[in-house]
Amino acid sequence: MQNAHSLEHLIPEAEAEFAACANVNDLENAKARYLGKSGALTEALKGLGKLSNEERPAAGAAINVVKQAVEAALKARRDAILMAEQNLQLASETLDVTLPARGQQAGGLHPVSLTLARIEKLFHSIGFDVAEGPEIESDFYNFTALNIPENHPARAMHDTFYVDTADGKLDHVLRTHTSPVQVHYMQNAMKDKSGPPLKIIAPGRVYRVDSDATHSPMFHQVEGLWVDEDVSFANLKGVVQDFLQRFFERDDLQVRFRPSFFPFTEPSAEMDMSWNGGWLEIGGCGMVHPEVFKHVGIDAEKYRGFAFGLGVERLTMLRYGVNDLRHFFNNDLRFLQQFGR
Ligand code: 2U9
Repeated sequence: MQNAHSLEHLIPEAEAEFAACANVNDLENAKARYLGKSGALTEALKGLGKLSNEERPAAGAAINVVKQAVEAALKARRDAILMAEQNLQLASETLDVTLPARGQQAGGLHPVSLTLARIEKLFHSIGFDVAEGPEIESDFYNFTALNIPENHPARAMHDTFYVDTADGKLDHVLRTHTSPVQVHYMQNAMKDKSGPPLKIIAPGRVYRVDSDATHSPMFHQVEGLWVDEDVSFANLKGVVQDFLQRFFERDDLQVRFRPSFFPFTEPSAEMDMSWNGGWLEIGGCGMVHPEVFKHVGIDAEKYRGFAFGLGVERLTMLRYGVNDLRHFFNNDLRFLQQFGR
């Protein structure tokens, strides 16, 4: 075995090696070379057994002096590394509490909400109540009650969002129009004998499988319904023209009705309004189909009604001069902050 004094050189060696370690992982590896299972000091201690009883105490004491010095150097380096790491972390997590606050931002209504409020105010002023209903509807309320046949393309999966229910039957949908609101309203009016006459608008979100520059899978409609013994297509024309003139604040605004087809109205028409010297399609309308009255228990011989539908995003784009439907759904404050209140 080597002389215990010859181990003293290990102290400056270990100190230098520990100092070169940048992290505790490197330090553990360096420690193993001195104090590990086959480290230099461990081997020296193992060698004590070969010494005579006279030599052993002094040799053991000398090895222990070196061992304690190496252990002290190790602890000092480990503490220094941990301290440096902690300082680094504290510095990176510093909060500058002297920074100015972000300030208060006044909120505002979405332009589509502004339009809905305006629509409701204008229709209310001529006697229409606002009716609302669920956005998930049964197949009956969204299609069947509206005289939309079983094989109609609107029922196809690629046009309508079907909703999974616990029983696995695909008989519920995200409503594709607000017409089911009027179906519920008419049923309830028959049940509690509060009408007809009834006179409502049904504004709200509707859903269709469609997404591009001019179509969003969710959009807003407002539909109107007036049922009484003597309402006519002439009343429909007057109500729609009055509404559009007041909505756009244009007394000279013209409305044009082109014959069309919808399963739930007969006769049916598409509505255009005059705009910048031309015509713009703005919605659809018609006289409520007798089959629809039959589904809600209204006597189609005694009563008639007119109905119409308008796209709320479309009205908003025209009123404010918005050129891309997608602005409404991007949540970009630079766009949204341009609309007051
Ligand atoms: C009942 C009976 C009839 C509502 C109607 C339209 C024609 C129509 C479109 C306008 C733009 C939908 O948002 S849009 O794409 N709507 O063309 N809507 S008649 O008829 C009804 C409603 C309810 C009980």
